[in-house]
Amino acid sequence: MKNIKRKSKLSPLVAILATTLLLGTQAMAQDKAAATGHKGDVTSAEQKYQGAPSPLATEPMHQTSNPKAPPLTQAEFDRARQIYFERCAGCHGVLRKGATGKALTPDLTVPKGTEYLKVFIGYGSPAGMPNWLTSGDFDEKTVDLMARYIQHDPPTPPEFSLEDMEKSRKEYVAVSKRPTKKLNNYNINNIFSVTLRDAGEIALIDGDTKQIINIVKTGYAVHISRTSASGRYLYVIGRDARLNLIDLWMEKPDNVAEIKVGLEARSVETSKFKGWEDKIAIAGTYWPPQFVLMDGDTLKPHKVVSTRGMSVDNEYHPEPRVAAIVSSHQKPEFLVNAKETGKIWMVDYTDLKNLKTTQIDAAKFLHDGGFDSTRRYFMTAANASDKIAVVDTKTSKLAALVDVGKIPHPGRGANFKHPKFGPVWATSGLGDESIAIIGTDPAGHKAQAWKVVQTLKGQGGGSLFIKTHPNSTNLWVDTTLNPDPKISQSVAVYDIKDLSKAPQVIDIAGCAGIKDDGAKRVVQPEYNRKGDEVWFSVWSAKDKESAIVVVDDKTRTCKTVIKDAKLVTPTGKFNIYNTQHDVY
Ligand code: DHE
Repeated sequence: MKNIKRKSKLSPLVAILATTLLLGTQAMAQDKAAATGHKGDVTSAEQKYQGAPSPLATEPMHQTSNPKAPPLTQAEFDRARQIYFERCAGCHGVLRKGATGKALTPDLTVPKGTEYLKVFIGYGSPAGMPNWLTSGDFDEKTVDLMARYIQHDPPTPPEFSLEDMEKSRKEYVAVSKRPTKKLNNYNINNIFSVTLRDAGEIALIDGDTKQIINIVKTGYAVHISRTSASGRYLYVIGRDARLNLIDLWMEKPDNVAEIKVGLEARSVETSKFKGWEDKIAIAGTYWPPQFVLMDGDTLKPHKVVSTRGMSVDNEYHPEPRVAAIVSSHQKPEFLVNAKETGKIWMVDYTDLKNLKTTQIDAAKFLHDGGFDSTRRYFMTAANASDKIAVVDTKTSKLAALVDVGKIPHPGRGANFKHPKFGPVWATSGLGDESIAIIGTDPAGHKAQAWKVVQTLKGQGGGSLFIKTHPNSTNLWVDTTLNPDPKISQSVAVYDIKDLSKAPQVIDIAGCAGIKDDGAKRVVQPEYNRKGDEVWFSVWSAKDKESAIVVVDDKTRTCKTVIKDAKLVTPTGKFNIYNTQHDVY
């Protein structure tokens, strides 16, 4: 309320609306706190998560202005467009058709008018829109600029064709010049590929000695690593859609090929079905909304498939972003999540000229996921629907949609044997503290299959990843985006043998002994090959010290802290063997 009085130069009517919105936002936060039993604005966690700058900010775009919208100069348009892609596109979509945030197309924004839109932008809304003015992120001029900008037609970023991809492709080491056997003494199974998010690099770390093997240049704001079926090749994708292929057989593992598959991306995977090991790679893009199938060893692109089309609600969506992709162990197929349409594509890669795809109606908006322990069922988060979709990769059918807590976010999830209910898979989430444990054994535990058999109480919302290992009886849950630093810097660990026991909370950032102030968010548990160590990233700002903390799984004590000036913003970690075999 104070902020409104101090900062607002709005008309009385608009000020009333702003006050109503602000009170609504506060009420919602209180509702959430009451519902979840903790004080915390988890919506802001999700906003922080979704709102990473898009690489599209610097792309040239086709612009048409809307005569019904208030005027914008070219300079204003350019500035607003950059702000939009840095701050807004993650939630509202590239074409402003809406995703986590509302649709902002001119048919909706022009009738509302500039003053009304300024209030929403400035003060936020109970539905989760950030308060850009009162938070101090935008000044009044920027709020006015953005209110006018969103009344114009959304500019369209360029398409990216197979030819564009092929032009960008580099083979640093031709297949004929690559090693014919492993030329190093590393235990490849226990190498970790560590995302150095803001450096545009990955660190290859020897899991046995904890030494850095190599720092490899990759794409901008690099996102995930995936391993080929043989374990030899590592695929790394950046948000700028640059895909790097690293050969782990080289004396010093390094890039052997590279391609740009679009303008913005998050996912990559490789063929794992028997007889197809290492043969085909697939990468999905946020923009353009499509996926591409390539040769696994050269990255030569062969087939681009658009995901534009009808949603599960039978509405056309022009930009269904490609989220998680997994590789079926049952058939020569990839499973591709089309986020905004809520459809899971099964893509048969045996005949790229006569491509066969099956689209499974799941729910909106599909994000991340992994297999159950038998690797038959794909369990994936439809995070805006608060559901886990289960696909039977053997019958190519939806097995279930399971209601879970708010905004599930499993990473690849965690598989273990529940003392009472047998094989289960678990997810934590961004929106509340619940950890849902879902039965995954329709043959042995039919009554529990695809049902939440138990809900654990976590430290709070803002959780991104959960993990266990077949050789462990611990279940680790991070709370990276929780607004309380004590919670975001620690992890909860549950005893799978007795899930009625409260979890032990371990101060991972404390173990890292980082003197710098700042966020020090603890993110993504990842096991080593043997399953007796869990690795956590302590993720600080780019100019601050970060670390990787290795915890002894049995004693739950910090064992080793890996620090190096080169470990800039470590986030995801991918153990080669566990990633190769979908062990999680
Ligand atoms: Fe991720 C996986 C998208 C922000 C770390 N992230 C994924 C996947 C998708 C995705 C679609 C699944 C890929 C797959 O399995 O094929 N991530 C997005 C976003 O759209 C989002 C919300 C915002 C953005 O602009 O990128 C986003 N992600 C983040 C982060 O801020 C994180 C925490 C830090 C970082 O490195 O950027 C982050 N995402 C990760 C990690 C995985 C991931 C570590 C893989 C987890 C695994 O165990 O497989």
